[in-house]
Amino acid sequence: MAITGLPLAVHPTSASSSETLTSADVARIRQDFPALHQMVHGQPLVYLDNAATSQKPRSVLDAIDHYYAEDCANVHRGVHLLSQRASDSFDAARQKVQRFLGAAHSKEIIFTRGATESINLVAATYGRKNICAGDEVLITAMEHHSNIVPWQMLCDEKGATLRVAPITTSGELIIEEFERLLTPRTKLAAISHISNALGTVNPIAHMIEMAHRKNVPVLVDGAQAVPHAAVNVQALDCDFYAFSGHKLYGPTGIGVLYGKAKLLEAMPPYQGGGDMIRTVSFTKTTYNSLPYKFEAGTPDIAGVIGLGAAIDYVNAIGLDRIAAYEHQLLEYATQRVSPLPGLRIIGTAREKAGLVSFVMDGVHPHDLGTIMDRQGVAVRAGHHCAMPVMELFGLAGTTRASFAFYNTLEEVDTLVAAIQKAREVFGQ
Ligand code: C6P
Repeated sequence: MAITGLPLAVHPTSASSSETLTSADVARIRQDFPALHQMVHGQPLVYLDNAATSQKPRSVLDAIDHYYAEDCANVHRGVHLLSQRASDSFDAARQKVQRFLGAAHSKEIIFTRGATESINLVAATYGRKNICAGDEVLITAMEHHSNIVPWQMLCDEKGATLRVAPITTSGELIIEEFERLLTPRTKLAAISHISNALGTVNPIAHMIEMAHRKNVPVLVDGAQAVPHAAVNVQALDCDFYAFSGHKLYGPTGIGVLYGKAKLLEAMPPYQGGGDMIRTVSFTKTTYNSLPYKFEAGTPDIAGVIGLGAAIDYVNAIGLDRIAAYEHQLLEYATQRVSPLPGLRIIGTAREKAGLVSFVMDGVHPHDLGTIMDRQGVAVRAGHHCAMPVMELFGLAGTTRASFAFYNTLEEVDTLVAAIQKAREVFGQ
């Protein structure tokens, strides 16, 4: 029976009081994800590419379908019933995101196309306004391109400098170096919560505290974190937090930028157009209040509503249980994959999220990924949009298996069997 939209607590056989998910919970959860029940190349699909994007539960698909089938209208513009219904669902989704992130106000939640656009928004508005020649932006050596390139572009434009806090060979941030690089010239620190290439969980609360002690605001790239761990932006005291809906079991093309109201209020708009204005004349335009000031044009209404449904779904399971269960998957996968001959795990930080990046002697990651795909196992191969990480480890790329709460220990066994099969194929 599907748990769509219902807390596990109402299900008689659920393990709602326990701290993790039981195999019965997972079996039930899997029923909610249509895409998981298919054959690929004649094999049952084992989907282990969740860090790239996750599969969507039926409740998310239904919410999107419902909007288009019954409520399709523009938001905040129409006096008619459909527009009111669409606007209500849209506004409700913003409040769900607010609660999900523990933000103080729903006006601090800006809808964007994804984590990438959220970071670009901050670079193009906060960055352009506050960063000048001679200033510095501090990132870490494990960032995704989305949290490197916008800062590089900004620094090039302004004559500022991008500083990079180094990491160890196990993929952990050298925290003393991060602290040392926070100088009076640092105008912003932009740090990933969880590395997509290595799985490292950064001590962001500590990092934010360090940065704030030196009056440096912090943007957190939470693209890989929100699907796997409870986040509270007020407890963290981060200034900006960015994530994408599609990794959180929601639709593609929708994302979130959280920003502290006082910072967002002082920032100029990102794009001009409908909805972001209060008054327009040919001589002067005045801007709308938050969050609309940053949401020019018709938004991705179905995407926002779908994201709201995804948050409901994840909340019904509980992020603490999700985190605990995914940790079990990680430990089991690490224990099974590590001893395989000729195989090396890249990213062995003490605090890790549910992904295993690895290389096999003499086999290109793409070839490895392709052979695994023929056995039904979907993994990502390549640089994972983190080329500087690959360069640091002297690699062209890795093969990456990344887990979600609907994956099972048996699927980890299938992953291991697929790797072994690839070794045979390549004569390793
Ligand atoms: N990483 C991966 O396979 P977008 O594309 O905007 O939804 O997310 C960008 C992004 C930003 N930061 C981190 C840490 C990320 O992991 C990602 C997306 C995917 O690892 C696709 S490259």
